[in-house]
Amino acid sequence: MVGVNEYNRLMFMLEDKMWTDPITINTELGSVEVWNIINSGAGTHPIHVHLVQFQILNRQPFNVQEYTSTKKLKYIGPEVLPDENERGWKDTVKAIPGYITKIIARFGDFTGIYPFHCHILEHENHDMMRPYRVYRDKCTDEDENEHGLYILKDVEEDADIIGLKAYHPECNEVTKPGTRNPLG
Ligand SMILES: [Cu+2]
Repeated sequence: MVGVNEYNRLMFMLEDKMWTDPITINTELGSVEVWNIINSGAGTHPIHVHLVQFQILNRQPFNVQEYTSTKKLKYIGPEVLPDENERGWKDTVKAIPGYITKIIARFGDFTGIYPFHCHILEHENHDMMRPYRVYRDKCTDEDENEHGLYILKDVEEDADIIGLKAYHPECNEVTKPGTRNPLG
């Protein structure tokens, strides 16, 4: 998604959100998910997902103008299989403009919070990077074995413990998961 910042400069985003916005992608440990990367912009972005290796299912072109104005997806061509040199396990995928790039991954082996981002430095820093969360159980705080990156939002000033708040859509509440010193 292409947005603008407070100086009216172009800014590339994921999920239409800033890095520090609440987490909206929650997945359960061990689950298999297909992520649809919808590129409605004009350039290719190499999207890197931390924690997992994934495979590319396919890419399919869609009507960008209609999607941009109505958020409705209308495919305008058949699914295209990935090139032969990108059919192995990947940690980064080219999201081609005008295409939905579908990737599939099994989310493990750790719970925690991990980033996914464009790997172009100028994009990932402003602000094409988002956190996602892997839960042991989405609606409990049983995450004492987390190895994830911690988001420095809502930081508690409490000794060397850094906590964070995550939004659980399924539980319809904001909870504070287990805390752990990410530097310790
Ligand atoms: Cu990019």
